[in-house]
Amino acid sequence: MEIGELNKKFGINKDIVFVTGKGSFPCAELSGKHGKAVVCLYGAHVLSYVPAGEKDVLWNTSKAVFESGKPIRGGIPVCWPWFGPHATDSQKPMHGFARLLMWEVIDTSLTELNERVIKLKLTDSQESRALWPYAFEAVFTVTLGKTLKVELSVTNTSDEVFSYTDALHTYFSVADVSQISILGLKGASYYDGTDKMALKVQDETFLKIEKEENRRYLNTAADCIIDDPLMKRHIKVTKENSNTTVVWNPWIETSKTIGDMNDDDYKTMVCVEAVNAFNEVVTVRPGESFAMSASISIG
Ligand code: TA6
Repeated sequence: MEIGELNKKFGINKDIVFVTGKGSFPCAELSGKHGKAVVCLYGAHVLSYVPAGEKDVLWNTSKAVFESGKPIRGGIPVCWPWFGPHATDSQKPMHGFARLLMWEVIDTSLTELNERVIKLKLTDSQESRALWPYAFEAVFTVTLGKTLKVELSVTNTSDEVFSYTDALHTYFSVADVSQISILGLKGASYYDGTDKMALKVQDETFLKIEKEENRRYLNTAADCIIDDPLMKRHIKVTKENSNTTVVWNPWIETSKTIGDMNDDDYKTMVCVEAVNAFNEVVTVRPGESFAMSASISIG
């Protein structure tokens, strides 16, 4: 759908406006007294979340690529129907195909609580079935209110059971990653992606990032808080129906191997991701749905 048509059908005053973004991808700008969020229809990718009077909570890089078939670095990539590399076929795209396809707008609204809501839909196509053989309807809902809530809901529209893993792979913007602390994961066990997936337990209350980290925490639905003393803010991440949390920072050497990141980009970002993966695979029967969500707020 053209931008003009999107605005005619789904635009609401100055509250929800469609614009042409980078790479000519259509984007929805949600604005109001609570702040502003930008959602790219390619990948149902939230690019920006600026709470009123704040700096962007989401991290982006000048090196991000906005091209069909390539994932966008930064913001909130939606990883689905698998997280990480495909389990049996390394030719299939990393983190699934949801972030590589154009989603369709199905609804926009303003709520009594002054929230701005947009719903995007992705259904199976020849392209998706070549990678994953099921019929599905995925709906991604972004609600901008006192928090930014993002929800991925998947309905199984095929006639057989399917399983998937997923992630809301959120990149948070921080002043200096070596100065932040992440709270909420004390006592949780995790696979250490930087140490051959060794199973470890986090003893510390405050997780400090002082080297490459790729921690896949299991059996945790806990809220996480990113304490950023230099930005003088706390970012709180709460989640529903997600029992895995991933914390990722590529640090110096791995950053250099990532084409769409500047060498020093690792200093200003950290991913704290709401995930279902590893021992938390989602299974959905025909006609049934499963939804997971993350809510982000500032304190
Ligand atoms: O969530 C962490 C992770 O799975 C890392 O292993 C790292 O590769 C990252 O995601 C980014 O993946 P991407 O495919 O977006 O480069």
